Amino acid sequence: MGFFTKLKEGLSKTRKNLIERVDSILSGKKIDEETLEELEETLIASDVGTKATMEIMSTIREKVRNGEIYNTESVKDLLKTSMVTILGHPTPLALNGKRPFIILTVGVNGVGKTTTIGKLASKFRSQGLSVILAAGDTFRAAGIEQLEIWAERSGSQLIKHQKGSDPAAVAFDAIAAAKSRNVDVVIIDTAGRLHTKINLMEELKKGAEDDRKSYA
Ligand SMILES: Nc1nc2c(ncn2[C@@H]2O[C@H](COP(=O)(O)OP(=O)(O)O)[C@@H](O)[C@H]2O)c(=O)[nH]1
Ligand SMILES: [Mg+2]
Repeated sequence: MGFFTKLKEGLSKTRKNLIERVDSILSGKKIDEETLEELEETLIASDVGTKATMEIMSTIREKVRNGEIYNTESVKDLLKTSMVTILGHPTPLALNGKRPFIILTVGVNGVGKTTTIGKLASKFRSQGLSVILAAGDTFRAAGIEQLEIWAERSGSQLIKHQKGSDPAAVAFDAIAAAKSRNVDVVIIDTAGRLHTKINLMEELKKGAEDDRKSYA
């Protein structure tokens, strides 16, 4: 199965949920503030994203106010075209001759860091950029293997150490490799952590400082 087929399959549950929920909210209802609020909640709950949801909802609300939209079918049509517009024009990464562009991921466990890295890597690759993924989640079981799969799927290079090793050293090596191989983008995966755990945040700081040193 190709990368996008897999991604599409993985997201089909989200898509199905979204369509079903939107249908059930809009069916047989009149377009009032209560319905629009329900729609807004559904979009956010279905991973459409806060920014995109705000954009979509403000377009819908404006057209409702102007009287351009008066039934649920036209809300659905507008929803569809707004989403296509937002998703259809991704802004390419502007490197301006500076490489590597470095992304360090931070977040609690299970928030979607590694999956997002896979999506970003694939997007950058489709823009013709070369990508190194740094397997900085050396803590969780299969953390490294998970990133390895995303590297393969997206056609990115992978820098990894052994499980339990120092994540800052992985970041350092990835950036050094990117510089010597003239790679455009480095994305560093990290083990999930709470921002209130001082020692774990210090560990990230060390990674970031190592990044800076490797630039010297
Ligand atoms: N519905 C949905 N699930 C996601 C999304 N991103 C990640 N996931 C799922 O959430 C779980 C944890 O994701 P992962 O990337 O491993 O999180 P990490 O611990 O932050 O690296 C996995 O089962 C993913 O398939 C997303 O955007 N939408
Ligand atoms: Mg992860």
